[in-house]
Amino acid sequence: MLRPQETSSRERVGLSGLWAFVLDAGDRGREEEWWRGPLPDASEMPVPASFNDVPATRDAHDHVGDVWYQRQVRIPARWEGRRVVLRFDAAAHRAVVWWNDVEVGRHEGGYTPFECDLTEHVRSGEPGRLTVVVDSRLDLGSIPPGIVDTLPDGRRRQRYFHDFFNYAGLHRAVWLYTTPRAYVDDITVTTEVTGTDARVHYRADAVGGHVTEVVLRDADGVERARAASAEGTLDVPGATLWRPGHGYLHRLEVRTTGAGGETDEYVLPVGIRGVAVDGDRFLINGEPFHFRGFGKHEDNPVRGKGHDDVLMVHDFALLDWIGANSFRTSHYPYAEDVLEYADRHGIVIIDETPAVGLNFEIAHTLVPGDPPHVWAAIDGTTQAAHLRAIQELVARDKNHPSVVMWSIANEPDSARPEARTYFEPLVRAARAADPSRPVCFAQVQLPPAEDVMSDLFDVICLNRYYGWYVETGDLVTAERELEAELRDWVRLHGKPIIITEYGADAIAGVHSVAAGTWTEEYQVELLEAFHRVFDRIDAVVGEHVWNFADFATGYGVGRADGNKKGVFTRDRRPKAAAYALRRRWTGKTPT
Ligand code: BDP
Repeated sequence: MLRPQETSSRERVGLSGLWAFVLDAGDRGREEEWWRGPLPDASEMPVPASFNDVPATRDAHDHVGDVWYQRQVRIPARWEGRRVVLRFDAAAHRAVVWWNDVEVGRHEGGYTPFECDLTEHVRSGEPGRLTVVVDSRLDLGSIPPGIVDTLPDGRRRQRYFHDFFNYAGLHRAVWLYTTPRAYVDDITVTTEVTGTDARVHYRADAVGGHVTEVVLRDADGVERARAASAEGTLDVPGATLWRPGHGYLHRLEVRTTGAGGETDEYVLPVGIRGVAVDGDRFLINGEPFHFRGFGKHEDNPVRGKGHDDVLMVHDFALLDWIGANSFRTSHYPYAEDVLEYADRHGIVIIDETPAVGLNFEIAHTLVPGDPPHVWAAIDGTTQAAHLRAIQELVARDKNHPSVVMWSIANEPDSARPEARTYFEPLVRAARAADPSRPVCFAQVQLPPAEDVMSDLFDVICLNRYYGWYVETGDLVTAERELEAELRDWVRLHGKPIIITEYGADAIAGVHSVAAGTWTEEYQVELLEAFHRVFDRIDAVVGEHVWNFADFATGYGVGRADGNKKGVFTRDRRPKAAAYALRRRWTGKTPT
């Protein structure tokens, strides 16, 4: 799915800004058909942002259900006769969209984009009323799953099985854009590198016309290859490759021509690189790659999961400062701006679906009467939503060179036989959607002998909390048990291993000579114990600390104003662990 862009034939208008907004606590909007006129008693809400923390009320923070957004949009007069499309980069978690009185689209899944074709509904030069209702609820049919309880006083309470706050709303950009009636609908690119030979395989889909020209240029604009068909392979001998730390991008210009002779042009950035798993190595351009970095979150004060360029650029600067070369988009697809930035700067990404919380045992939110385990609770609806989440992720991110692997779930229950039945078709679907990248999932603290599905995947990704949730406070035992377990994985699977999570909560400013839990010293010592083990085991090809920064969670006695496993605080100040990692990853001392 192509992101809107400006080219010789395309224009886009950003709809960021203040929209009219109503928190629909009484569920009145759908019944009273609020899209038919101005929203009643509306306040104002910035887009993009999570709505929860902006109004400064507990009601907004804890709201469960519908919220309404509305604004006027004028269609530029010069767009007469052209195709007009509305594009939401994300709406968490379910949305319905109306243009004036007409429903023009709906979408489920809070982290992938969707479009509404307005061509037949708009008059160029004229304004229209754009209304969106966004439902924040997570249920057993959604990804991620949740349960909504109705309390005796009529209020709703949202439970979920994942450890980050359920921020909701219009988190990302909204665009109005135009193309000619005949247009480039999609482009799929995969690249291959053998020695000094580089190849770009491409397919371009046109609607209402056909592909007339495909041109590959290097970063200086020099033409490197050309074709005139919708599908093919471009040879680019001696191409400058996209490499970790060096985000070199070519660009692929695709032109289509419609029956009336009108041309559409889309320009896709292309990083030429090869990715492969070979024995227990993870290879990028044929060279072993060692992942150094973090599981992250899209999370920041006030904005919640609202995308923010300032924070994004700062986070990448901190990744650079600390010597990280990669991160995982735990636990959902991040804004496309993030992937594009990583493409340009050579940061490597493990791209994850929002399938987090498919495991009730570790969530501590079950109540009497709930199903005993996740596989007893969910049905085909959840799996269908999960499948869509995989397909939408691949459709959106398939062309990003920074993305080297798909993670299709975080910490699902992988002990019960039902897990294998559930995941087998999903792994197949991921491979069918993209045969060019390895597939993994992040596995919860479970030894290889008890796991029923890791053999289906290409890389063993392990979230391990020795010294924190198990062997709490005893790093000697933690180190021994971690090493024994990793050696079992090596023996039984022989695949590359990435530790996709390890870490300890530390409250910034809490210190102790005894280095007890929750201190900055303990966080450092735990990371160092893990690192000693990683350095003794060749198959460990990656270390992603949990987490890059402290982040918001739901209420809980194990959480002190959120999760404190960040090596940076929520406002991005370094804890002692940040300096320790910087020493390990760059060799630089604090000064
Ligand atoms: C893991 C989860 C992650 C949590 C982390 C923790 O994958 O989402 O935030 O543990 O408990 O189980 O800090």
